[in-house]
Amino acid sequence: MKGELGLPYTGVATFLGAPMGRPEDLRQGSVGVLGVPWDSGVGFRPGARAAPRALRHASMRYRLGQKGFFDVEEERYRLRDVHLLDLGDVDILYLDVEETFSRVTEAVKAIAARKAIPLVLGGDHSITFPAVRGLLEADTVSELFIVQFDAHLDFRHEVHGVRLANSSPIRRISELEGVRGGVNFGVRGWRTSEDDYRQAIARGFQPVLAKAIHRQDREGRLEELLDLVPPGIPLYVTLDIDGIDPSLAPGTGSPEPEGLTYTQVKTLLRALGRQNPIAGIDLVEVNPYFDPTERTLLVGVALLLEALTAALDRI
Ligand SMILES: [Mn+2]
Repeated sequence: MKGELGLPYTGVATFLGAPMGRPEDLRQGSVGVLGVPWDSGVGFRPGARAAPRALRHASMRYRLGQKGFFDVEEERYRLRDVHLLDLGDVDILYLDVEETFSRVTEAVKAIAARKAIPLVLGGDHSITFPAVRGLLEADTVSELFIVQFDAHLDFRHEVHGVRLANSSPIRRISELEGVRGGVNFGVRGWRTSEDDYRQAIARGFQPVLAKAIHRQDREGRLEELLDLVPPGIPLYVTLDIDGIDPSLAPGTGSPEPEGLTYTQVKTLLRALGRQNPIAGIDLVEVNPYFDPTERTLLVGVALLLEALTAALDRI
């Protein structure tokens, strides 16, 4: 039959080859994929607006069928019988951040209101704030804890009066009612602000240095870092691709050396999934223009599969 082989480069690209749908088609435990092609929050190198479409294209290599994926490490299937729909992109109104972010909030709220998991494809990191706001406004969870994988704190209060840039999303999230703090895995680099660092700690958003993760990993004690996450509370997981080392994921606006390995993030995600429900997921700061090899896209999609298996398989 036509299309039976499921070749990665044939057909119209959707996320993991999933059917397109509307929020009304979601049900409890479904996954609703939403693109947010927005990068007006970037203060350095723009281009993340191209990521949702590029990620969909790359994800066709990992088409999700009914039987899921064979996990050769565990000799079992993952993501079996997952109901995943691609809801398309939020309609961006460029130059209008307030209106665009309202639309992101409404779109995420519509997914969460069906008790489905929003999986958001950014976009720069500024879009995490309206996404988390939508999850909370849906009223299906009363509280959230934020798990961030990121080289940067993203805890800047303002930049010359601007409060919604990609340096501020976690600070804005910290001001939302229902948010019970967070943890940020992978902090490093020359540009960390002391004030942001102290404010993040003071407000319950614990930075975990990349250096500490590498040390815990060498000692085989990576999962002990989950002591920083209160068990049982629903999580919002935000994957900034720059948390990963730029040798593996160079396609990003603000790369920092000494980053995390894929295996470190995978190990932490799976341990999180065993300990806490995952209510929402995003992947941000992928910039396809800086990586002609496309490996950033493939790594990004694989990370989202890890996050999905953490959320849905919980093993
Ligand atoms: Mn970030």
